[in-house]
Order: sequence, then structure tokens, then C-alpha cells
Amino acid sequence: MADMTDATWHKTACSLCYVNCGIEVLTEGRAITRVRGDRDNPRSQGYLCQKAQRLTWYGNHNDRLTTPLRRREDGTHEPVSWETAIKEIAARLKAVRDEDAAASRPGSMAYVGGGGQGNHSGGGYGFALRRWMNSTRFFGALSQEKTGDFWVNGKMFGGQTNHTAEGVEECDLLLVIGCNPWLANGFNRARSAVNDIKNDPGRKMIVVDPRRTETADVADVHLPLRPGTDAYLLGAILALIIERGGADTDFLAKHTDGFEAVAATLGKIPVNEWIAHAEVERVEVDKAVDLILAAEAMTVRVELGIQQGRNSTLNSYLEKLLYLITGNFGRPGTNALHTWLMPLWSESRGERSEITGFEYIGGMLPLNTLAEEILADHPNRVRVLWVESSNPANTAADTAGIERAIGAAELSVVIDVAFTETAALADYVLPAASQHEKWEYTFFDFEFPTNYFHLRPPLFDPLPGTLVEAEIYARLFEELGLLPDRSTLDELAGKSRTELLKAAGQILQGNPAIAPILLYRTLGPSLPGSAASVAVLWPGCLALAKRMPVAVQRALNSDQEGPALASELFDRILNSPSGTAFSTHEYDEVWQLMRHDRVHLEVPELLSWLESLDPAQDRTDPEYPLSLINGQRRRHNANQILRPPSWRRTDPDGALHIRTDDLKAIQASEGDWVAVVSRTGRIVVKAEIDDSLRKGQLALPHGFGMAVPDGHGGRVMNGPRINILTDAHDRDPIAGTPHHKDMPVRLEPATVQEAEAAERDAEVVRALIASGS
Ligand SMILES: Nc1nc2c(c(=O)[nH]1)N[C@H]1C(S)=C(S)[C@@H](COP(=O)(O)OP(=O)(O)OC[C@H]3O[C@@H](n4cnc5c(=O)[nH]c(N)nc54)[C@H](O)[C@@H]3O)O[C@H]1N2
Ligand SMILES: Nc1nc2c(c(=O)[nH]1)N[C@H]1C(S)=C(S)[C@@H](COP(=O)(O)OP(=O)(O)OC[C@H]3O[C@@H](n4cnc5c(=O)[nH]c(N)nc54)[C@H](O)[C@@H]3O)O[C@H]1N2
Ligand code: SF4
Ligand SMILES: [Mo]
Repeated sequence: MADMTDATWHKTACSLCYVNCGIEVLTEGRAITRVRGDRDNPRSQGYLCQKAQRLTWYGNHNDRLTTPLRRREDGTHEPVSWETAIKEIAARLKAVRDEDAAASRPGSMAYVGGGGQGNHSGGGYGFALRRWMNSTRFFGALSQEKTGDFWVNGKMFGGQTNHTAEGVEECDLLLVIGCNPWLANGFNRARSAVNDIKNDPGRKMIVVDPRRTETADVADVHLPLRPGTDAYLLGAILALIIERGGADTDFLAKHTDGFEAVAATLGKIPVNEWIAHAEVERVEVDKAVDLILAAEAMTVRVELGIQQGRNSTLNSYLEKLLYLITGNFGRPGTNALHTWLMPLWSESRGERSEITGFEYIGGMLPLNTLAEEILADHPNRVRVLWVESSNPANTAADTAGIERAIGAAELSVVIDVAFTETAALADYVLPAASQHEKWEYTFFDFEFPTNYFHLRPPLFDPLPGTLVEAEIYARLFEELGLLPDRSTLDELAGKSRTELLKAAGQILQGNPAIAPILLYRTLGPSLPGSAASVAVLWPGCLALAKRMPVAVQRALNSDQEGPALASELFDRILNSPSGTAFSTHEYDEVWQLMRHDRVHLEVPELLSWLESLDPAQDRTDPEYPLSLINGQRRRHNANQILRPPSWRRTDPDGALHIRTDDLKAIQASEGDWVAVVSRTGRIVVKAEIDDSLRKGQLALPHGFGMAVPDGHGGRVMNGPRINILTDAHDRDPIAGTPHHKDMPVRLEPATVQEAEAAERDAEVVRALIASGS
């Protein structure tokens, strides 16, 4: 396994977005030298997008962490040994836990992250620590994009983990709302799937997006709405569907409750007024409705355009009503629910933060409220900030507020593979082995009727100085004295897989939080190829085999039952380097996945929200008249995963995209440095023409703004740090998610000094790109 230079193709997955396509790679030293799609991967079937070839830039660069770091008084960091770091962190955690207990207050730790686009193997261990700290406060990327969707799923289907899948490959109508699969992917084999639809006259596509995106360009109907008006447009489309008899009355009678209340509210919508407010043509809307009514199997695909847009949680409701009212659910080519090996988020039941009043959704609080939880003048404020596999100093709204909050935490710890902007502010930084240096997987398994899981063996040994997350937490728990003694561990390790959890019962009763670590230290060592950290999947296999034995038997083609079936599944996962199916359903079994007996179409909070919409109130701020897509997905961005500038083949500066006429309005030209100004901040960016945008709409890319080594011992900013512009209080009233896709801004020419400073940084970055570092 170790650092090999050979001509063998090794199977793994791409971790540059959450689709996690199966890939095969050639390696040389620690570099990935070639990448090709893995045709044996049953989900991605050999597909790759433009980014995968650049994967080596993730783990093989000069800004990897190779030693624990401790912050000095002056803000710089010094290397310390693992022993020192673990000892000191453990002592401080224990002190805070004891103080919390003495003051009878809830645990005051905030846990942020727990996994990125390709890595969820650390999360379970991090949760264990949070649990031991008696804290419920969990924040992450999902709680700044998807929690509104989860909340609606809870209301309609009964569970916040009743998450939906799309039937893109088999649909005859794909309705794309607020996403750009051509560049962002987001579902399996996205570009191929879009091309298949384009090339088949019998299949159609509608795109709802203000910009004429690459996806919209090949659609049958494109509705280029005014940013932020989705709720109006979707409301009007729903009203038209019902008016034209498009409701599937058989489906509604059989599977749903509450249609009358929904229809009554939709019936009151002033359709023409709302369509006019969205600034789209009525004839184009009618064409879209024609296609929806004619579809045999429609699937609706949504993402950040509506989830990080105005009326986010309401949008998530309307989008679901589109397929539910028309009966496009639980059949081939429609939307459906999917299974989980282990759910990626949990069920909340209306608990709220004492500090902000926001509701926990899926076990999470809005990332937008993290700074408030730390900075609040409240006895139960957050004292310990624990960040794992996330870079909130760049990716959370209001960079200045987040930086203040990190500084105000009594203890801040970051576990990452690279020296991120968040790490730069932390009290301790712990270096993790990369996703290619350990067994890794994600729970982004969103398929129905067959669902898949992909466990990837490592390509390389851990970079010297780094540890796998499981080992970091195990050492911490040992230092805290939470694990049983060696002989008890040995005795447990001697048990069979099926006996182990039973035998550990009593120990776990005393301290349930240690379960993952106990498995890691007992079942772990018996697993082949140093796969110890994978032991946490075992309880998941047991639970799944119990919950849906028939679906697992079908997927494995097995007639085993109970723990034997679970064991077969666990072994199959361990021995399937291209991934494996873990559940296979019949379509009509979709209803068994739902917590409610019938879909609750009526969600009173959202119907009254819809009724309260008023175009007259929905005005732009004359101070900030433009709408910024703040965090656009482009050809060469990938969240904060690829940090060295050299990975990009396009867009070296992370340019501001703007229409010719909007740029002319400030007397600037392409290539000029311009200032984007919001209520919260001001950044200077290079202007590049993109006439596919709507008038008055601008776009800045996601995935820039890292401070990277400049080659001369310092650091340089790699493109725009976009969350300087975002206001953490401009957020959804239910989910607290930000409105990144429709941010009010104005544009000004940059000052001479600003332009010179920006040009100096850009030159350094271009030199780095030229030198390939
Ligand atoms: N290349 C690339 N791919 C990625 C990522 C990446 O960083 N780079 N990140 C991954 C991640 S984490 C995610 S969550 C996904 C996100 O994937 P997407 O959501 O598809 O990507 P975005 O570019 O953020 O925004 C989607 C679209 O919303 C549109 N939009 C803006 N305002 C509005 C509006 O008011 N209404 C509507 N209907 N649309 C609007 C924009 O024009 C844009 O086309 O991408 C994943 N894939
Ligand atoms: N303005 C604006 N802000 C946005 C968005 C936007 O569109 N606009 N998009 C939002 C969205 S949808 C998302 S998903 C978030 C993403 O933002 P984040 O949640 O911060 O996640 P990533 O950018 O994926 O960065 C993950 C971190 O994990 C580290 N990492 C990688 N591998 C490992 C590993 O094996 N172990 C450990 N411990 N660490 C590892 C990386 O170095 C990186 O620092 O950004 C959000 N922020
Ligand atoms: S779609 Fe592209 S970025 Fe996403 S996992 Fe597949 S190859 Fe990687
Ligand atoms: Mo995301």
C-alpha cells in the first residue's frame, strides 16, 4: 500500500463534490498522476467531470499540516508534540465540562463540521466528544444550505431524515430549479444525464434560473426569473397546474392528506401579478405548465439557487408540492425517499437554542448563528469551539464576525489536513491524515430504489506527523480516562463481532458517548488492512439488517437474516473497492420509508407564509440595487478542498462575472478591478464579462479566498474572500440559512490604491500558477 510507484490503477473516489464518483488512479510518491472513471462503480459507472483530474492538489502540496500546533500569545503558532497537544486539550476540555456541571448549565461546546464532500469517517468520533461534553450544539455546511429542506421533510413525510432522491436517469421531464448541474453536478453522471435528455426528443427539461446557465442553454423552457422571486413563480405554477386539472386525484386520495387546504391557498394566488413580479413571460410559464401536465414521469431537481435564496424554506415546500400534487413520486423517473446506511443527520423535535431562539433541525443549529452563540452575553454561551473538516472562517457568512467569535472562544481546536484560515486563528491545530491516507467514506447515499455505499481503502500511508481522526479521538478519550483498562479491552476484542456490542453493554450504559472509540479499539484491530476506524459502521449494518432485512437481502442477493445478514453486509462493504449496493426496494415500498402514514400536504406555517407574500413589499434597497450570486459554482472551484492556486485551469483571479451593460454603468471595462460593496463589507475583484447573467445580477465564485504560501515565506490571498460581504442576519426565518444567491450589493470602481494592492496579490498568485505550486 505505502507510497507506491507502479502501474497499478487503484480504486478510490473523487472527493471534490458530494457525488463522490468512483475513480481509478495511478500514483507516484504521494502524487496522483492519472485519474480515470471507475466503470465498476455501480453508481457513477465511469463518469467524471472536469475537476477530477486535478485531485492530486488536495493532499499533495506544501501547505499540509504535519505537526500539532499551539497558538502563542502573539497569535502565531508553535509546533508541539501529539502528547502535549492531547494532554493540554484534554485538561481544558475537562475543566470546561466540570464548570458546566457545577453551574448546572448545558454543555458549552460547539462542534462545527464533521465531514466535507468526501469524508465522513471522522464525524462519528467527533460526535462522541460532543456527547461527552454534554453539548447538543452542532453546526455545519448542511445547516447553511439544506436544513430548510429537512424541516419541510419533517412536516410532510414525518422525519427530518426522510430525504428525497431524484429519478433523473429515467424521467421524461427534468425540472431544474436553482441549480446548474452542468458545472456543479449534484447528481450521478450529471452531464451525461443532461445530454441524454437533450438528445432524446421524447424527453424534456425546464430550468428555473435567473442566469442562462449552461444547463438552461440546452433546456426546452428556461424561466429567467428575477432573483429571489421563486416563491412567487412556483406558487403561480402550482396554481395553474390545479386550475388546469393537473392534480393527480387518485394519488392524492391514496397517499396524502390536506390537499384541500393547499388548493384553497393556491387558488387565491394572483397568478398574473406574481408572474409579472418574477419578470418572466406568461407564455413561457404556460409552456412549462404544458410540459408538466404532459409528463409521465417528472423529477424535480433543486439546490442552492432556492435553498440559499429568498423564502428558502417556503421554496423547499413549493418544490415538493410540484411533484406531490402531480403524483410524480415513488415511481421510476420521479422523486422518492431513499434509505440510509446510517443517517447523516438526525431528527429534532422542535428544541430551540436558548441564545438565538432558532430551532434545531436535523440535530443542527444554523451556522449563521455560531458567532452569536459564542459572543452572546449569556451564562450558557459557547466556550469551546471544535472545528473538524470545515473552514468556517471562509465559508460561513460574515467573515469578520466569525473571526471575532473564534477569538472569543475560551478554547478553539481545529482538525484539518491543511493550514486553513480557521486553523490560523485556533488555539490548537491537529493534523489529520488525508482522505487518501486512510479508509474513507461518505453517507451521501441518496439513491432509490437501489442505494449504494462506497468504502475506499487508502492510497498512501498517513503523511508523517498526521493521525487518522479516530486515533486522535481515541487518544483524547484515553487521556480523559474514559476507556476501560487494557484487559477489559482485550477481553472485548476477543469476542465475535456479533457478541461484542452485547458484551460491551454494561460499559456503555455507564458512558454511552464512548461507543465509537470502544469499537475502534476492540473490533477495529481485527479488521484487515488497518481499517480500524471503519468499525463504527458495524452498528449501522446491524440496525439496517434489522430495519429492512428484505431490502438488504435483495441488494446482497443473500438469504441470511439478523446479525448474520448484518455481518455479510459489513464484509461486503469492506471488500468492495468500487462500492456496493446495500438496499434494493420495489417502488411501492417507498411508503415504508416514510414516518407518516400519509404525506401531510398541509403545512400551516408555510401556507400562511405563502399567503403573506406581497410583491409590493418585496422591494430592492436603492443603496444596494444589484443582486450578487455570492458563491457560484464554476469549472474550477471545489469548496475549500483544493487550496493551491495551481490546480485551476481557468479563472485564476476568481473574477466577478458581470454583464457588459452593468459594467459600463460604472464606466469600467473587462479586466478592471472593481469594488463590490454590501451592508457588511467591501471586496475588490477583477471584472469579467458574462452576458448570460440577468440584468442587475453579478456573480462571485465559491472556493477562493485562501491565504496560501506565497513562495517567499509569507502568504497571499488566493482570490476573493466572499463571505466578507455576507450578512449573517440576512437569513431564513425558520432554518436560519443565508441568502448567498441573492445578496444586495452595489458596484464601484476600485480606488487606485485598492487596484494596485489587488494587482500585486494577483501577480503573486499567477506566478505560483506558472511555477506549478
Ligand atoms: N464546480 C463545483 N461544483 C460543486 C461545488 C463547487 O464548489 N464547485 N460545490 C458542491 C456543493 S457543496 C454544492 S452545495 C453544490 C451547489 O450546486 P448549485 O446549487 O447547482 O450551484 P450554485 O452555482 O451555487 O447555484 C445554483 C444556481 O442558482 C442560480 N440562482 C441564483 N439566484 C437564484 C434565484 O433567486 N432563483 C433561482 N431559481 N436560482 C438562482 C444561479 O444562477 C446558479 O445557476 O455544488 C457542488 N458541486
Ligand atoms: N458565500 C457563500 N458561502 C458558502 C457557499 C456559497 O455558495 N456562498 N456554499 C456553502 C456550501 S453549500 C458549503 S457545502 C460550504 C462548504 O464549506 P465547508 O463546510 O467549510 O467545507 P469545505 O470547503 O468542503 O472544506 C472542508 C475542510 O475540510 C478539510 N479536509 C479535507 N479533508 C479532510 C480530512 O480528511 N480530515 C479533516 N479533518 N479535514 C479535511 C479541508 O482542508 C477544508 O478545510 O460552504 C458554504 N459557504
Ligand atoms: S462530479 Fe466531478 S467533482 Fe463531483 S465527484 Fe464526480 S468527478 Fe468529482
Ligand atoms: Mo454544499
